[in-house]
Amino acid sequence: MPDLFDAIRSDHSEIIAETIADGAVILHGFALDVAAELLAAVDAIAAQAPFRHMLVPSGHSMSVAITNCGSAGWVSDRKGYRYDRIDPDSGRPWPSLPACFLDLALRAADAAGYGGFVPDACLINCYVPGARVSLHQDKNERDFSAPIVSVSLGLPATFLFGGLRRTDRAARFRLSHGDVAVWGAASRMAFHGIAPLKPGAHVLAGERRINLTFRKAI
Ligand code: MD3
Ligand code: FE
Repeated sequence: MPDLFDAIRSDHSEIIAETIADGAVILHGFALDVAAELLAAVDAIAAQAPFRHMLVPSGHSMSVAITNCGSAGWVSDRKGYRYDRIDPDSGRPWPSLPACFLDLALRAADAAGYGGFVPDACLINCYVPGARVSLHQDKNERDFSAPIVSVSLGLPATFLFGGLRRTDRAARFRLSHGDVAVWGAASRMAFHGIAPLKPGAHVLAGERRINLTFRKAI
């Protein structure tokens, strides 16, 4: 049984915080009141650093399109995965973290019990119907004691949450527009992924799911 408790949003409305595993909390609807502002900021970032399908070491390209903001961005190519201060497509630094991104990430981390979390990188994933991310661990960050904060916008997705071994059976959770999840402690190194996105159109985001993941990367 998930452990349910209440958290209080800045406007004092109650939001449900669902603990799905040790250190993993979904704050349902936590970003709803700033979602339009976040999506406008994503568009401004993508105008500077366009979404692109990165290659992975096998030579395949990812079905999810990505960009980044912050002092470093996650990049992938034939050589592997890493964080880089420079966008390889433009040769310029990534756009900086918008104030509305930083404010939301800090408030969500605080609400989940990670006061003092200061991200330096935000990976932005863009899914269209059919796009997916297979089970993986996030281990390119320097400091695994910091949590990762993720924000779901647009079309809903089925989140796959496994264990510390790739072969551990994955549980499924729905991540909807406005949900914010915080992944720390024992959940930080859990295998996780996203099932192929189902077709649909969201009133604010269109035929897409946008996911922001805030990290302490470098
Ligand atoms: C659990 N993104 O960017 S967000 C990723 O929805 C990534 O686009 C997915 O996995 C997405 O790496 C899932 C939820 C998430 C993000 C990072 C985690 C869950 C996590 C790191 C550790 C454990
Ligand atoms: Fe991940």
